[in-house]
Amino acid sequence: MKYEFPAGFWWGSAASGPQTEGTVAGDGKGDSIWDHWYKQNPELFFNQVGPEDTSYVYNRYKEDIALMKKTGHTTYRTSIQWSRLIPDGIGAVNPEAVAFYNSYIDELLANGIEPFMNLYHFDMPLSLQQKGGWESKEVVDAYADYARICFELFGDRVKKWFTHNEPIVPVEGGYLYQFHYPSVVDMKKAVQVAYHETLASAKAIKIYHEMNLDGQIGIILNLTPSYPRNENDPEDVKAARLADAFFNRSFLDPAIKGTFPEDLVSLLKELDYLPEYTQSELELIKHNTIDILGINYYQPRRIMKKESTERLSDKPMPDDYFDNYIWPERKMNPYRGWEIYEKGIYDCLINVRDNYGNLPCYISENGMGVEGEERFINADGMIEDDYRIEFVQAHLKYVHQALQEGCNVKGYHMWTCMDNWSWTNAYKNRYGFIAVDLAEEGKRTIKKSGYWFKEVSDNNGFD
Ligand code: BGP
Repeated sequence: MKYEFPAGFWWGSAASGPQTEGTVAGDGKGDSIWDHWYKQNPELFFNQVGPEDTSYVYNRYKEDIALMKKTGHTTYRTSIQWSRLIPDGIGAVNPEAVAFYNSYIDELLANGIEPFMNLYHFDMPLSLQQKGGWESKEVVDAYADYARICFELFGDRVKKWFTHNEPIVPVEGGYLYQFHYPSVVDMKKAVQVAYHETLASAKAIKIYHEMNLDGQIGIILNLTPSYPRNENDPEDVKAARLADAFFNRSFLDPAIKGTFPEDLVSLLKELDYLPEYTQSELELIKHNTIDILGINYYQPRRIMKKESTERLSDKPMPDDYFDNYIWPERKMNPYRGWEIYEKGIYDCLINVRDNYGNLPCYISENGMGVEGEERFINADGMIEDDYRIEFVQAHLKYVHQALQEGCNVKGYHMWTCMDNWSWTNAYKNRYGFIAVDLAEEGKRTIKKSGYWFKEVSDNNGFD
């Protein structure tokens, strides 16, 4: 076989609790910020579809796990919903949630599918957001308690844990660019939030390691390789390096090295944006780094020195230090406005190999969102998503090349298993191996890519 992967390479997909479970007002669940935001401002959500209309996994997980098996999954990455397990974020544990997650995990294991479990996927319990969310140290401690409870309840069977999914996104969305709740523009708060997410992660890692469970813990980061417009222009290179500091190294460095990037820290200091911190917190972060890294890769950043005079805020923002550059050779996803640059996944892996001790890592998300995918349904009712097969295969070729060159990558999770609800985009961009027909009570139909993936997984590679 031309592209053979190492024995034991994990094949699967990724999703999250809030995007799949549904039953947001049932079985004892508390509101998360998404449930609240939707109730307050449904018009912000595509087609006014909210988190109740996720793919109903809460009631259909057995059927779904059977479909995962049919599509070659040996692993499935999802998350526990904090507001389901502990409705107020702190205090009483919801017994119905414990029963649900126990059964879900057991069903995955009984079908030979390894659960990769994440603790936080953008879904702050509302009552904790009312205490300041990630702006507050009290919430950091509440998160550490929540993490401990998850490890105690499920740590005997879940062997791969992650503290956060894409922690930069709540910073960008909630505090810079207004696509997450609380939707403010405040860079000083953004920095505090980012710092607290890292602190919370380190606390959870410490607890996990002290429990001596037989497993590993890490973080999932959306890495966006930052390419300068002109590699020979020092100002473009500087701008790209700074974008990398803001959006990648801000979390990669503390997660793996236990320290924050010096260039970022000195800039934040100059701006008087440093967060409130203590020396003992910095020590805690230093000594509680991750065992494994999840890499979400969709598209790179292309950066040039700041030329525009446009300002998003009267106070300094990351965008004041660079401009986005439209690379003339870029290839776009024709069904959704994102660049497709397959080599970026390789560059992420090489970066971890060369600059981050070649820590074991997983591709924890990579995928192709398509608007209006129904147009590809064939006469048998199956979506012929050849574009997705091409997309995944092209990225896997680069993962394979990285493996040949010594990268420590151990698995691939496509985003996503079944078409799912995605924040304010709701069901606009379909990503799944399995179609979900909302008009037909969430009827599931495997797409062509799902059958293709089964072969790849069974053969542990492709020609
Ligand atoms: C990632 C998130 C996922 C999912 C995906 C697709 O950044 O981790 O939760 O939302 O992006 O996003 P979208 O639906 O906006 O295309």
